Amino acid sequence: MSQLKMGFRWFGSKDDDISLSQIRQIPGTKQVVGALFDVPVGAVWPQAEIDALKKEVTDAGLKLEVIESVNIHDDIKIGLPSRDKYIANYIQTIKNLSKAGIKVICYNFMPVFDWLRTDLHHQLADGSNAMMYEQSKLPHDPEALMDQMKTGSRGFSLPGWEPERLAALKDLFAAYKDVNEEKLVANCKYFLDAIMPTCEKYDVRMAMHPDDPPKPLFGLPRIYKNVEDMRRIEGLHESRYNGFTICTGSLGENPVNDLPAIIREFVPKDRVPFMHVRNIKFVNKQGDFHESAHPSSEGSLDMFEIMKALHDTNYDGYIRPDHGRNIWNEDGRPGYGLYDRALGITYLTGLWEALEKM
Ligand SMILES: [Mn+2]
Repeated sequence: MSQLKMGFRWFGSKDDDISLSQIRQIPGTKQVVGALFDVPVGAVWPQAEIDALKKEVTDAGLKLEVIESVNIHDDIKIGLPSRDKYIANYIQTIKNLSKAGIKVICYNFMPVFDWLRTDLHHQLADGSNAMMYEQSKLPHDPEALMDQMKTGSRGFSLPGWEPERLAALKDLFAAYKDVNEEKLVANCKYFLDAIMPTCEKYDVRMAMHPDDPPKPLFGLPRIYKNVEDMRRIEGLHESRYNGFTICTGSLGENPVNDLPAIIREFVPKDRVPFMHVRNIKFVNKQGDFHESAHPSSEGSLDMFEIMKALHDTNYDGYIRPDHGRNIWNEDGRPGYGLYDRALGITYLTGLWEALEKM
């Protein structure tokens, strides 16, 4: 019976309320998906810090083989001459991670903002809360969005929202002024062409995460929104090391995206080293949504069909539940509480066992 390489995202002992021993007690969970969160974007990840994280996870009886994320410096995405320096640092980070046995790096190529939501604690009818996106509540001013995210996070750091980088928001927007979708794609190719020989030599697979939400915002281009984008990114550098994180929640935020079909296209081509599996619930025809518990009955995505597509294509990559709700009075990091993600894991592994035995 093939076992899912199930993981749980963890923000480190300094910055996560959830302990490794709690993660270890979630049935079927062997992997921690981790990162160094105090290294500035663009700097080399020090070997000693990587090794210390690896040891901490291993000592707790878990494995660390997937890193999420090694974020990409904006100069690389903008295509400034200084990008070569940052790419050299990225290459060194890949080598250092490889020495610690890391197999997959999740990353994204989103300009300025990582994922975003308009409400980080949307109250649901059952008393739980989850993150929500409503187009009409997106501020016109990006600074206002930043304040909204900061207030909504209630003191938790949010992945991808590095304060030091976003402090110079106006300058950052100005720097992206001439970066359209085409240019962003070309800059992505430049980056991939530069790092791929190292990835191949050191056996570290890159797994790009979709844009979230999968559409252009604030006039900034987005390059991983749908299956056409995936075909383009795939073609930028022909290698199994140039791969994708298929995030069912992020791609699923556009109802046009057919996730089982996307899985059936890209898994057999060996381009999917990492899966994020979560559900969302559309609340209207305009595509506004809130995040939901993982089961199909709770959201708009058919999770059985998603897991069946993975099973039919003999998926053997890494997988983790993605954002969950805050339930049972937990006041966790938005999207990253313990209980609902643990429930998500037991549901996904249950679907998988059924698929295995059918
Ligand atoms: Mn995701």
